[in-house]
Amino acid sequence: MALLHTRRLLATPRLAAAATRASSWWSHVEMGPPDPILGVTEAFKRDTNSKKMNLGVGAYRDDSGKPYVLNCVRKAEAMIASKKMDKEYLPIGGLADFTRASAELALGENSEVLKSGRYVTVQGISGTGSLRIGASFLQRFFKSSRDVYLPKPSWGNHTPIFRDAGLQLQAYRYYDPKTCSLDFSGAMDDISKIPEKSIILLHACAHNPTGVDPRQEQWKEVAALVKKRNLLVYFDMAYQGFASGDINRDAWAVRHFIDQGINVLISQSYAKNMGLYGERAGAFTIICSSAEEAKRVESQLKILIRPMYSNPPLNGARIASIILNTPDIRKEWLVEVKGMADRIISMRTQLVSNLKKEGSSHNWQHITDQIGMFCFTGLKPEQVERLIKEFSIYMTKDGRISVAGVTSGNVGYLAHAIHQVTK
Ligand code: KET
Repeated sequence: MALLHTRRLLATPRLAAAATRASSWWSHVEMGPPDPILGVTEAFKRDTNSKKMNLGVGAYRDDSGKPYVLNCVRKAEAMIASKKMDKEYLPIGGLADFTRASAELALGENSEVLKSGRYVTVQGISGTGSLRIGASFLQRFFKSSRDVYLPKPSWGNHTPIFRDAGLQLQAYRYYDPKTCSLDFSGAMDDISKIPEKSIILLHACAHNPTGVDPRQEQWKEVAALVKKRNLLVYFDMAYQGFASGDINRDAWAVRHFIDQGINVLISQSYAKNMGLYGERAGAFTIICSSAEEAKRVESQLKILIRPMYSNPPLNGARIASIILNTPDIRKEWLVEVKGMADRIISMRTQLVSNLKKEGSSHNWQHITDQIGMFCFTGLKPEQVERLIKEFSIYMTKDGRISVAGVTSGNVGYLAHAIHQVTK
């Protein structure tokens, strides 16, 4: 009897385990693909080749290939440490000094919008989180359309951000692979056919992945057209300062649209221009038609944010706020942003001259024509595959390289490898 009892005791858990296996809650969950951009970093990390290069993710490196922490950031951190600041929750909409300074950075200090108060800015979890707040707000309150029109191509994460928020994605022509430049007439043609009161996403500057922006004259035409079509404009501004090295010049399009009476939405990120990648500091702004409307919109943004993450992270916003609001640190930041932009520009020139030295007969002018962090090389997927397999040079499948990952030490190797796969 006792023996039988013991046996039953032993058998039961094993049976139970088997039963659990058979009826697992997650047996239907399929293996998903790695992320098209962040997955490249994972593959890079596994590679043991000492010459390996990660030109996938857009993260700035100094000329020795090391992640770069700006001096102004170190100074702000020292101020935070010396003041022994508390770690209380932020309000739902974030740090007020930070959101105010972010709006000013985007709109310009003399902006009529700032003076009249007809806007609301909330802190977001960097650019991505800010875009997602905007997408969720549109899903809840933009009643005239579900359709968001993205440039073709666009940053890979735009589609899932808007789709997961419950919106539908459409596209307008933007880039001409034949000329490696802007397909302006194609874009204008497609935008003119977008149904009225739809949503259009525009990259404020340093278009990702193409590195191709409209010129100011072309932006004027786009602004006139979206106004005529009565489209809701959503600017993704993840690279202010990174395109030209000048924060005001890079905000030109956003400010021009607002001057034309277009009440845009703006997502900002401090990942790139302050190098605050992992701090997740960003902001989301809605320009409204009155200060009273802005108050109502703000109340709903808070209702949207509270159940998602309650309130945003403190540290990155504090750092950015000190930089933006302390005149001498801000000055230093502007010099450092320009330094990063200039190093990227000089790497473009060096890459082209090294390709010529290798004997490449292709026209690589687009490498120096394009701006911002990325170069859309025009390399085909098979060529990208070879660069990864034979040279341990990692990039996204679409042939985009993060020029910020190129240094004077490895630009020769990169040019050699590109020549090998394109000759
Ligand atoms: N918008 C654009 C256009 C963009 O390129 C990025 C990041 C973001 C927003 C969001 O950045 P955040 O770190 O959330 O502030 N792009 C680079 C990194 C990434 O894919 O996450 C990239 O394209 O490599």
